[in-house]
Amino acid sequence: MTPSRLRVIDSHTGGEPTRVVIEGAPDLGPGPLADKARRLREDHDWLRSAVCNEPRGHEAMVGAVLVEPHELDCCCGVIFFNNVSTLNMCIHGTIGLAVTLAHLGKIGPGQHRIDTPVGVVVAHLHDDGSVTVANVPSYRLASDVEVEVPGWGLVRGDIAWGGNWFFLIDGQGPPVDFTQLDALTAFTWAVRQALSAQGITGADGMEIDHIESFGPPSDPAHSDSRNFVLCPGKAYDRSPCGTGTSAKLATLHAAGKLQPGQIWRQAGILDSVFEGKIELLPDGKVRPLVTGRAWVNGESVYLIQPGDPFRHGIPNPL
Ligand code: PYC
Repeated sequence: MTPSRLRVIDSHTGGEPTRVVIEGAPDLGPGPLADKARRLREDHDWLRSAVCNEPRGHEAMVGAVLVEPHELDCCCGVIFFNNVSTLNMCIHGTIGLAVTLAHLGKIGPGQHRIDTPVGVVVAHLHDDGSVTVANVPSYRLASDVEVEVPGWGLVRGDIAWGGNWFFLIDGQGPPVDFTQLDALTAFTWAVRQALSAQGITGADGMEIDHIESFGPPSDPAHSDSRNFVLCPGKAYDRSPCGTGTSAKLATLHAAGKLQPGQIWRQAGILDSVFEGKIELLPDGKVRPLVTGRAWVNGESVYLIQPGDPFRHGIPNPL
């Protein structure tokens, strides 16, 4: 029987991969992007698993499917997904998408509006290849929230929205250092489970599915802070996490530590850096502007063979 085919372009943004499906994805139907994301989860989850999970993918892989925008002034719509589900928003992925579309000759330098399940974002592709993403409105929901974490004691953090829900922890737990990946993963996973067990959520009961731990920068000349971000499927973000950087900008502003236009350089666990700043919005939220670089590093055609037991990926046990 003839295999079906998926065509993908790979890139990485500060070390974090993005795999954009450019041919072969199922039709996700009409309507707002949140509806299309729901249909992807409910009716076509095989696409996510085939692209992100082994044997084609790995735990850190973030996939993206291009769809018709619902907001008509957008150049495209995109739904991001990972090893366990769809993502609300993804900035490293949007930077990867912009360089992928430029690689395909579909966009050039300038501003490009992109529809997502949580609102329209604007990707500005600069002449030097860097990309600035104007994110969805972001804000700190609560500060100094205490959670009792089994094995780790009382942990205090802020809850903020940056396109995903984050719990932001500063100066607690293992040192934020590349040699501490196992300990950082154990700590942040325990925090995430404790938040869920104790009913601590984002607005409207939304799950806090990203945990972000901050420590001092390796070199203050290079960045202002270094983070470790645990993503929903228990993989750590290799980049500084753009939605996590947005959540950080919102909390810094709420604490009176970041003024509009002031630059914040957020390093990730690999010391790659996103540069961020904020604009004030009339409702008191902020619009984060996050700049980073991505590199296209692969073009592939995947075959989905009818007899292959793992044609749709190895299911994630989480
Ligand atoms: O850059 O926003 C981001 C992101 C979210 C999950 C992984 N990366």
